[in-house]
Amino acid sequence: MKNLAWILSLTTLAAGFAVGEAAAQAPASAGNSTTPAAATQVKIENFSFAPQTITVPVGTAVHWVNRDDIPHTVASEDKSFKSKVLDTDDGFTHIFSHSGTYTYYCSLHPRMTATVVVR
Ligand SMILES: [Cu+2]
Repeated sequence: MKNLAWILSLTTLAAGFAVGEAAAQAPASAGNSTTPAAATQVKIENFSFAPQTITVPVGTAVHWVNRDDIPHTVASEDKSFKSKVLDTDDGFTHIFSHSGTYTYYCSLHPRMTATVVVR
């Protein structure tokens, strides 16, 4: 019985971490504190992101749109954003609230990579 109690407390601890993590991520994805300075669009076409590198001010909403007949995704290497699977003409928007260099890729075709530089 002592073991069971120990396992239960571990499970509770793990659940606590999961909740804490979700709460910590919420402000970053909401990004409501900053008004977007500009909207910038990136096209997904012929298995590549165009433009390949964009440089935007902090607070920019970057919008991706899939112009291929093949599904793609937009997923950052640091996991700060990830789209669902985008079918043809589907879009995804992420607001960049912090400066940095964000490398991202298509999780279905990981050789498709591109960069957003936020200053
Ligand atoms: Cu893809």
